Amino acid sequence: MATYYLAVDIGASSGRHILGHMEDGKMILEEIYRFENGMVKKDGELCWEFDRLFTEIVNGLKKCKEIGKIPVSMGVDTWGVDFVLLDKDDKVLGNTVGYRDHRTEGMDEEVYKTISLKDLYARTGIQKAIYNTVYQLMAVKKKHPEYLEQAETLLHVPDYFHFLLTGKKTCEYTEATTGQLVCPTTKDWDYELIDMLGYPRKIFQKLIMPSTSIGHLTDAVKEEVGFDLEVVAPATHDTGSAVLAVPANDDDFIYISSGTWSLMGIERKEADCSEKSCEMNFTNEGGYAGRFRYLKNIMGLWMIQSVRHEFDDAYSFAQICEMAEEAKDFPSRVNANDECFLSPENMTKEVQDYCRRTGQQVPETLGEIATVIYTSLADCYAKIAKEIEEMTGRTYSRIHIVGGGSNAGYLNELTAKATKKEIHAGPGEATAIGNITAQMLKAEEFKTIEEARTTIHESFGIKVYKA
Ligand code: LRH
Repeated sequence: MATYYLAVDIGASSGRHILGHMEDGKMILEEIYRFENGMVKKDGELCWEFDRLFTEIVNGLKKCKEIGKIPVSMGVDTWGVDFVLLDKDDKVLGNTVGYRDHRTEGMDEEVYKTISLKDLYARTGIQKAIYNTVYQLMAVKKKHPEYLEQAETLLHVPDYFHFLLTGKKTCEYTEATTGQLVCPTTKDWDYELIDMLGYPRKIFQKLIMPSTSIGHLTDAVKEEVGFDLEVVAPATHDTGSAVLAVPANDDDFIYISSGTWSLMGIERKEADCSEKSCEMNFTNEGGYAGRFRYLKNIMGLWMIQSVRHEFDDAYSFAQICEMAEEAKDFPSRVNANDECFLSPENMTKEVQDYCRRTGQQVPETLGEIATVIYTSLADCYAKIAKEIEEMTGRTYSRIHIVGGGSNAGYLNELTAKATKKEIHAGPGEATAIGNITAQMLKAEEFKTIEEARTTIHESFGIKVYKA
């Protein structure tokens, strides 16, 4: 009987339970459960449904029991920056607001009354993004000071699910870094910064590194699912897990973790918190084994996901890719990183308005809109590749695209053309693979990250697009 490890990988649009095990030197994956995710409006705020998501996590565990494949360990990864505040009885304070909600508008200016953007960057190395935890906490402080007063604990989303599973409160390092309150040299909370901003120190739990054991299932969960296992923290930030699964061991490449967001960058040993890096808005997110993910956030396939939804989910992503290709000569472009695309009422209209505003031809059909988005994304990748080369003073010959978006063949072709670099696409399930890899490293199925990445390269098909 194989030794199974379970990744629960929850993205902004869906969650998956994926079992991984080793067989003849290869990693084998099996998706056993899938569920929907998305932000919903509650009291006028865009919120996550954590109760429902936790029920789904438990449902997926029951599925393991049903098919007779009981994992030895599991770990949860999700998107970054979002969190819950718990009171003294461990009840969630307020709505479970998500990062696309507008509550952070103007909160950057509030934070800068205490510390400038430049100093904030120099201390944390984290890019300015209006949804970072540092700004979200300021929104709570301004709009609901009573929540901060009553709060005993802050848990990021994966930490919260780990808490519901085990009863143990931990904060995992890679996820915590996305919040912009962690120091990249000490790799601990920047308590001085936390004090300056008037956030209560006591709510910040001790940070743990990926591959740390958190504990076993609570009696209640054990009873419900019918077995026990160990919960082991992966790099709980999904991008951290995805980057761990990039199938290469040299350093001649840039990666793009492509899902709802596109995260484009390189791995580094040290953080670059320089003024230049701040001006270019690169981030230094904490990665596995103390490495840094030096990257930029790009709006990514969120734009396509939203448009698809607005066309009543009538077409698959593959069909949309085909329609885009048919409309490939449509000339308009948008800045795929413009804040107007973060949380618009209607993405289709936002893309059309952008084209109108900038005096370009307005796309009408789904194919035209998709082609504007895909070509704009590819242009954005090309620009950022140049910026990375400028910041590191060297060139890179290929781009590894991992994550669900690596299946978008048309976008891969456009990216090869725009960047003039070879594209290596896959694996599509990089985040789950990285999650499982952290558990396997803990269990010593792999001795090193290099060994794990070689195995990942050999286990999953990678498609090459020539420049
Ligand atoms: C991608 C991601 C990204 C964050 C964003 C909020 O899922 O984790 O790295 O910046 O969500």
